[in-house]
Amino acid sequence: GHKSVIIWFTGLSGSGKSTISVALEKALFDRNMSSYRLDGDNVRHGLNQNLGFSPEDRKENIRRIGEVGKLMVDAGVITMTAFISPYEEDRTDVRNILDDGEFIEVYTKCSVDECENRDPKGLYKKARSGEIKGFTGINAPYEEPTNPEIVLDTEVESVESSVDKILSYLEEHKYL
Ligand code: GGZ
Repeated sequence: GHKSVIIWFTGLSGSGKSTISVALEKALFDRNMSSYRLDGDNVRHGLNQNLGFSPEDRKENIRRIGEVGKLMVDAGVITMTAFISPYEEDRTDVRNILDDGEFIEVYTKCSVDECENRDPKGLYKKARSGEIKGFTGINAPYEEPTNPEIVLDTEVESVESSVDKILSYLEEHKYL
């Protein structure tokens, strides 16, 4: 058995949230754990399709994801979320609607420079040229987590080692 929990990834666009959460999902699946991943593809295109990237909309985006995540935890699922979630207050609000130990904040730490070098979708380029306004890290803020359970230095750490780090945390704290 396992304790259900939200593993909440936060970090810049291109910092590795999706990549690492996909790899973690596979590792949990291989251990026969019931897990699910919430990301832009299945949330922003559906439930949150009326929301954009203003501070207010980001706040509401994160609030709804937190509420959905809470339902999933109640249903016994290990839930991973991969959203920038740039505001400390919004992440704290999610933490506070969950019981103690049900929220694990994972910061995919990566400099803007490195994310911009990676630029897998060409969005930083568009932000620099002014085609995208209010892009996180360029002309919209990202507030670093002050007390995350896990920090992954994705400029240095491989995806495999990041996944191992999370799995070790989960084992040490008796989630798995
Ligand atoms: C940041 C944006 C923006 C702006 C579109 N700022 O690399 P991606 O493409 O796949 O990840 C980014 C994603 C961010 O959505 P989130 O729901 O995670 O954001 S938040 O938690 O702040 O609500 C990026 C794309 O959407 N994108 N415009 N202006 N990222």
